[in-house]
Amino acid sequence: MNDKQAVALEAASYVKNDMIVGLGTGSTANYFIEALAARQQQEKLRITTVASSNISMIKAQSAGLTVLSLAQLSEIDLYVDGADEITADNSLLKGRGYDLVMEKLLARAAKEFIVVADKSKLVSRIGENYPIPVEVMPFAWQAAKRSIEALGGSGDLRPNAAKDGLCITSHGSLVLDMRFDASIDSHQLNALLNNIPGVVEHGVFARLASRILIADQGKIETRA
Ligand code: ABF
Repeated sequence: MNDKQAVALEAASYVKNDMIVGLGTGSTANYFIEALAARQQQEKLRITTVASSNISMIKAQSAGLTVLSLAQLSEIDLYVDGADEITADNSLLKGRGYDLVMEKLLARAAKEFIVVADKSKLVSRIGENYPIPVEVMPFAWQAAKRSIEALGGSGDLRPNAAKDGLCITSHGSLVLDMRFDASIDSHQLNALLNNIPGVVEHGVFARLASRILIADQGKIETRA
């Protein structure tokens, strides 16, 4: 069993009967979906899920889980997802995929948000390994980019995977991948980006994780 599987399995042990569970997106979240489906089957649990992406929705349905739309729910019991970066104060960078709007909605709607990751995600500051994804309304990208540049950010629109066009999210937005000076911490960044007109959502998740499970060569550290 690899480290991502180990944390996913541990996170699945937090699920109780009758819970509504938010499903993340990515390789670690995929292991969680598998572990959850196995628990449901073995223990005959009643579990309802809500997915942060179409990919996770399809994976969950194929595994036998019941998936509702977030539009049907205002609160969920538990959300389990991976992260791209994790700092010592439990701030997260997410959204290297295309689903950060749903990911932040689920994180906010959840009574408990458990982050699952291996040690490779630990960083000293948000933005250390990756630019900050900022999802913007298509007609606002120039204005939003200029506002972010005025705050010291630099970057550009994210190309699509084939690099023959632009990344367009499942909500029809564009993504600016922006870098900031290391002196701006995640809480400042969160506040600054929350305030820019035309920004739909961004990848800084500050004060949202209730528990972080980090695996390192089979050992799991739990941060609360
Ligand atoms: C991105 O991929 C993040 O928002 C997500 O949580 C992250 C983790 O991916 P993985 O578990 O594959 O490293 O979508």
